[in-house]
Amino acid sequence: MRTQVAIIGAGPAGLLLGQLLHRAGIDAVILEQRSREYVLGRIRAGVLEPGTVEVLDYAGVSKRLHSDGLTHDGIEIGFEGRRHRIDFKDLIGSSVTVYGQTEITRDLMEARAAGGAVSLYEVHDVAVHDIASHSPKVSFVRNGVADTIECDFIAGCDGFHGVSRPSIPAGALTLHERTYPFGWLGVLADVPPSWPELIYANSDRGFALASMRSPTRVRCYVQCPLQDRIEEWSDGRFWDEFRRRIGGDVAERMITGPSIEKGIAPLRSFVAEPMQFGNLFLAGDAAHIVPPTGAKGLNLAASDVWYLYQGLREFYRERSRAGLDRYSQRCLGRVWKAARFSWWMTTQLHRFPGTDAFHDKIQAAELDYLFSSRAAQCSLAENYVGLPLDPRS
Ligand code: FAS
Ligand code: PHB
Repeated sequence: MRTQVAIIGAGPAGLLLGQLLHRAGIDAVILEQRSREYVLGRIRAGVLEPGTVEVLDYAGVSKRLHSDGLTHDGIEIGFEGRRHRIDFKDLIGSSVTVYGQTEITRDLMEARAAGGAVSLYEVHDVAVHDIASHSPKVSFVRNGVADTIECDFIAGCDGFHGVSRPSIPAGALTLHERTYPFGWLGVLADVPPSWPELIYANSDRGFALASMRSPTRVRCYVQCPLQDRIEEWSDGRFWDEFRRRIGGDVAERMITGPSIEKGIAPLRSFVAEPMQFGNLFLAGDAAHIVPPTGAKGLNLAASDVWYLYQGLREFYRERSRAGLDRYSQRCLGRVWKAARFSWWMTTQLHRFPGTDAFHDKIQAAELDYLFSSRAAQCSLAENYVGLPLDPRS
């Protein structure tokens, strides 16, 4: 089998790259280890930056996003029994869109099927070969039959546990990592949200996040010890704890219901440098992981893919590798700023086990400064809404 670009992974990064390339007339094959249903069953991100929406507009897959997505002009941050609104519209004249990653994946899968592009699901033993050559290959097994794709480029969109990043010679990569001493327990429930915008709460019992997917579906999280198992968290225990952390009028009026999805995710900050080796390019979680507190993971995957698409389009139209050669440097500038912001949101809004009074005083002073400074709120707003994809500077 031969194609121009072999894409490993049918998450948001792989599917979005496939869609952009297809619209540019560049042939790509997507290889995915799981089934379509499994990929769609994963509940993950919920907040889109305007830059990500623009890329989805350009990709021609944003019709449902514009009809069903919710525009949010701000968020609230709870601390010491009070909630403070960060008004993006007033501060920086911008907003974010609440639209689940699952729906983006569905929109992209439908567009790819409608376009007749090749996606191979439930493939196994995927391996990349000759990535430093001009004729890299991807071998795999599907339905018990071994096969190989010859291509010009390989896009490693296979997430943190994929095969792409480990295929780069260890000496060529520098890995940066921070792990956090807690996880997020997330619940999806078909009840109406009792909050108009997202609430990030730093309570004395720990962090909680009140989010949503639609006017009839909530997505809620509580910080939990890493060693907790999902079996220890009944729906009743979750909602009691969530109420105690969110507090105030929301706790009093909120409606709860049975979870339709419940899981615990660890938090980490991770960046692999560079994000390319020869003709293998890493995009999205294959290259970096940010704690979800900043709502950046999915949005970084979109900006990586936008830069890679531009480099590939330039190559096939102008036979220039300029964009491809600076792909990693262009991505990492934005990745590190998002990693910093996600680390800052995580350190300011969570209760860390084993810290001393000084740590707690500094955290309180940081939040007190945020709530009393328009400049500090503008900084949070421009990072949360997302830094420009194509900075003019
Ligand atoms: P993905 O991991 O989504 O997709 C990679 C794909 O590659 C998967 O479908 C996988 O099956 C496939 N794959 C892996 N190895 C393969 C192989 N060897 N061969 C073929 N296919 C292979 N981000 C937020 O912004 N907000 C959140 O609340 C949030 N919550 C999250 C919760 C969890 C549990 C996780 C894991 C992540 C969360 N994220 C969140 C981050 C998440 O949204 C990612 O940023 C986003 O999925 C990145 O997309 P991809 O890079 O496409 O990676
Ligand atoms: C979500 O809705 O899943 C969500 C929203 C914002 C975050 C993290 C998760 O920061």
